[in-house]
Amino acid sequence: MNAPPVRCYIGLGSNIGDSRANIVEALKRLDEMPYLTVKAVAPLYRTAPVGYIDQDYFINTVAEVRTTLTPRQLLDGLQQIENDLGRVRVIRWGPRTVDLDILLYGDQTINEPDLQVPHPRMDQRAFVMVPLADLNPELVVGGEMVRILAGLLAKEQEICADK
Ligand code: A4P
Ligand code: MG
Repeated sequence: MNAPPVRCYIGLGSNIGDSRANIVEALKRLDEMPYLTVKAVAPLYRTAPVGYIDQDYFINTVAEVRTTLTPRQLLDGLQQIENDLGRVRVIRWGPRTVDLDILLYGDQTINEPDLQVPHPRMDQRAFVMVPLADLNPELVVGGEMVRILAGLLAKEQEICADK
């Protein structure tokens, strides 16, 4: 018997090439993945780089999906999309054009060397919390409601609606 679909949130980001087009293409490919349905997509945001700051602004968003894939199968599928889009647009050794992260996989906690869920540091990042709050403001991450975190982080980190 098949397991029931799990609600997951996927973070998308791009800051190379036509970032908006990269995100739209990644979302299309996400929805085309077998055993996965995209249920909702937050608006696109333009965000200042966090962490390594000597790089371009990002376009970020979050998608809510339902899937019967295991976390590892999901990760493989996301990395396939990253590779496919990177291969099309980026010259040798260039960074990837699109980053797809598993933010949440149901209420599971996973701590493996190459897969941590919830995604580490997601609750410290406006570029994740603001679009996530658009989709599910009452969701609790790390003991706090997403809309509260989003409100606080948006005051510290530059983020605006993409036009
Ligand atoms: N990995 C572990 N857990 C996960 C997960 N939950 N989802 C592993 C996806 N991958 C996960 O990722 C490196 C490895 O993380 C993968 O091989 C996988 O096994 P990567 O995508 O190759 O590299 P990355 O994206 O640079 O790493 P990471 O940890 O996803 O980076 P961050 O922390 O997400 O930072 N600023 C703005 N404004 N917007 C951004 O989108 N993104 C980053 C990337 C930094 N600053 C940014 C943004
Ligand atoms: Mg990543």
